[in-house]
Amino acid sequence: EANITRPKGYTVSFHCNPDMEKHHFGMTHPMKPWRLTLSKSLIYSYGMSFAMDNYISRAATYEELADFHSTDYLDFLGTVLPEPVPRDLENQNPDLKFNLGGSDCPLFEGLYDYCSMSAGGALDAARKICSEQSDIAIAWGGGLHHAKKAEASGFCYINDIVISILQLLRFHPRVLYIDIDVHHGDGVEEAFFSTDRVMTVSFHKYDPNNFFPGTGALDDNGPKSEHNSGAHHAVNVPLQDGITDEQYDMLFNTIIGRIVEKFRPSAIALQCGADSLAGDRLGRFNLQVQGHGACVEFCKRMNLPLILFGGGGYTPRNVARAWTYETSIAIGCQDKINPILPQHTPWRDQFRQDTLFPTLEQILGEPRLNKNPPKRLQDIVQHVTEQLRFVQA
Ligand code: VJV
Ligand code: CA
Ligand code: ZN
Repeated sequence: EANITRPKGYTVSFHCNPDMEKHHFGMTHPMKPWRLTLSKSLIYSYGMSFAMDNYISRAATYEELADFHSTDYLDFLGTVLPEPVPRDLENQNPDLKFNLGGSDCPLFEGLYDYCSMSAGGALDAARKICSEQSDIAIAWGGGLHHAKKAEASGFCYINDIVISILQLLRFHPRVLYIDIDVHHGDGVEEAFFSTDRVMTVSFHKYDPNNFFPGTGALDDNGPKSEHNSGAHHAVNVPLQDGITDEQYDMLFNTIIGRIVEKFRPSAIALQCGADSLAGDRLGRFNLQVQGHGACVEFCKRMNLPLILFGGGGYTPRNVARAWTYETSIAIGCQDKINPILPQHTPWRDQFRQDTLFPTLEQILGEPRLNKNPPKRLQDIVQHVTEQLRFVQA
């Protein structure tokens, strides 16, 4: 592809580790690290690497992981071996240590390396932002928002986002965390529950009994005590199946616009989970590549240091579409790239499933029935607006 040039006046950095992508959660497990390889090959095929600073990230050290995680948990994570759990027992085993070894968070070969590489990329991104060598830092291998201090959860073992935000807080007074993965960003919310230096905002499908992890109701907004500085600093936007680009972007722009005005963050961390796209194997929304990418565009327009993390995304060719489009937004070349996928994308076969001439921004999957009435969306905006009255920069 021709003509992709470095952006004028700012720097984009791209952080990845090809060794991370070789790991397997198991044949039929929905989380497929090779979606990162697919995404990168599309990004490179468009020639975008010439417009960014490209870094092969190192693995995070034990000490860096211990910034957030308990040493008990890390020690166990570093020594467990992939012992096959009998198929019929795996879901009813009541005492999985640290929630490790079940079907959501299986033990696999090289697990500790995989986790420390994901965190290493996210941490390198934060360090480049702190040293002002980068204005938009991209870490598609990060975004594992469910991991807790001493527990694995929902395909996540190490919370690279928390570790990365802790690094930002060494230089930045206030960080805004935004999460557009279809699941609630519970691990990040919990980690910063008691501080007013991080505001967390998650948009997600909410159905406490039928959709993971079941938390993130509209009125779960931080500690209930007014004496706790974290009060009102968790924003939750619970949504139902089938939400469209137009509805999502209205909510995103209104809510994030007001939060930036009130909270005045000095940096933004955006988790770009691609399971909120239409046609996702686990997701339920109707977002298209444009609607998902519009969130990245909106954050970029805030003109603040920005980290883009990956996250969920279980239909690999659509994950690659979204993260490629969002990389182009970071660079500012989204209007210059050819929507017909490059002929020489090594993985072009993956996209043959769609049409003979697959494109970057085509309609993804059968639309789901939209269960988000306009009235409910207005109520959400109103609740968040009232919540923000209690927030001071
Ligand atoms: O819903 C759950 C938990 C259960 C127990 C485990 N069974 C398999 C499913 C129900 C209650 N877990 C969710 C976790 C979603 C994690 C999302 C992660 C992210 O995108 O937010 C960030 C990276 C869930 N939904 C679907 C599955 N688990 C699932 C797991 C499998 C599977 C099929 C579906 C694990 C193994 C295999 N198939 C072979
Ligand atoms: Ca979310
Ligand atoms: Zn998810």
